[in-house]
Amino acid sequence: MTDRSAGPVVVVAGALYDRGRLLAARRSAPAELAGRWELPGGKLEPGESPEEALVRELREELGVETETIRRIPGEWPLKPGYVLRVWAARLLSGDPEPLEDHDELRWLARHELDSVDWLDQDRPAVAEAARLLPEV
Ligand code: 523
Repeated sequence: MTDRSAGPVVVVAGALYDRGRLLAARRSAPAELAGRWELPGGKLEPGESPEEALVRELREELGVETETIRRIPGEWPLKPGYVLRVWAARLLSGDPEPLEDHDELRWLARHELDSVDWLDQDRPAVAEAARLLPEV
């Protein structure tokens, strides 16, 4: 059984910005989430800060180097015992590729954010993240 004495399991996700667009990633697993779009990320490993976890996850999943900028305000419930927290991040090097956990990536401008079927729990995070995108 999961030990929740230290609080919820934190899942960190990245609002990854580049040239006025935000990266959306389509999940390929598990079956109940496959085909839905998310801000990429994953669970913290023991001893990691959220920022370290996010940089690691984006490296593993997308093959890119990134740096975190700041936390996006808010916290969103996932399955029981899990919460989603989001950091704004910028691309330092590499071109994201769906190496792990995703089968498609798209860079979305502000007016394109509704063009993908976001996971329900990611929608409020994406709405917050959109505030950092240019108006046009
Ligand atoms: N979410 C979610 N939105 C979102 C992420 C990154 C994750 O709803 N933007 C959910 C999906 C899973 C849980 O959070 O139920 C863990 O995310 P996952 O599977 O991406 O985390 P990993 O990669 O750390 O998981 P393992 O493959 O199990 O190590």
